[in-house]
Amino acid sequence: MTPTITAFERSPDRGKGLARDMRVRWALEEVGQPYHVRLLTFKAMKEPAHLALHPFGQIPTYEEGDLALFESGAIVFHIAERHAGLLPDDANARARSIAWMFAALNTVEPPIFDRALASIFERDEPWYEQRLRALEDSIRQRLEQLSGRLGDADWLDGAFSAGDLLMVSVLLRLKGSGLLDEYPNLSAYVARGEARPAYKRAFDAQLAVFIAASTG
Ligand SMILES: N[C@@H](CCC(=O)N[C@@H](CS)C(=O)NCC(=O)O)C(=O)O
Repeated sequence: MTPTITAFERSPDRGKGLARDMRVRWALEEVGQPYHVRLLTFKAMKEPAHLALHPFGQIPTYEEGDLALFESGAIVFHIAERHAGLLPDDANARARSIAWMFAALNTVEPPIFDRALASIFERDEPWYEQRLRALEDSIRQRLEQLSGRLGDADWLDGAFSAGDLLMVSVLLRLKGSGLLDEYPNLSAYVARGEARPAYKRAFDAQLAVFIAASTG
């Protein structure tokens, strides 16, 4: 059965691949699973039909037969469990990949996302510069640690896995901030993720939605 995911009809990031349907698209592309996309306006995301799928009225969601899921991490995990290619067969290596998935979403993403939000909503506050510095210090601490762990390896734990897919997705939000450039091995790691054919297909599909919304 072909799953259906939801995405922004008009993404606030203007097609830069940062909306969280991107990581789900990428996972589906990695495992070769075709999918449908239902596009939503911000208004539709808060209406009962969508709230029945997603309690917080957000994207992405994932529907497949009787199953409806929300939370990008849970969706990527579901895809990785159902298809070969995103989690290792060895039980211990699999557990470690799952740990990296959680690390990406719980440990690395929060300060990065807070910085992105602050730069939009708090820019005019008198304490903005101070807040930005504090957030960037937190991000640098995580990047330093991650950079140390990655070393000169291509991926975080052996072959590319769902852990890398989520970690690269999270780090991509730092592009253009200069922060990632301070850690050349992390910049190269993100570039390796972006160079994957599955990533490119997912990115192009998400960008096509934004272009269609802007020209239609
Ligand atoms: N933790 C959730 C976050 C979902 C989320 O923040 N989605 C954003 C798009 S990237 C959204 O729907 N924003 C609109 C809103 O919250 O109203 C996940 O990973 O799926």
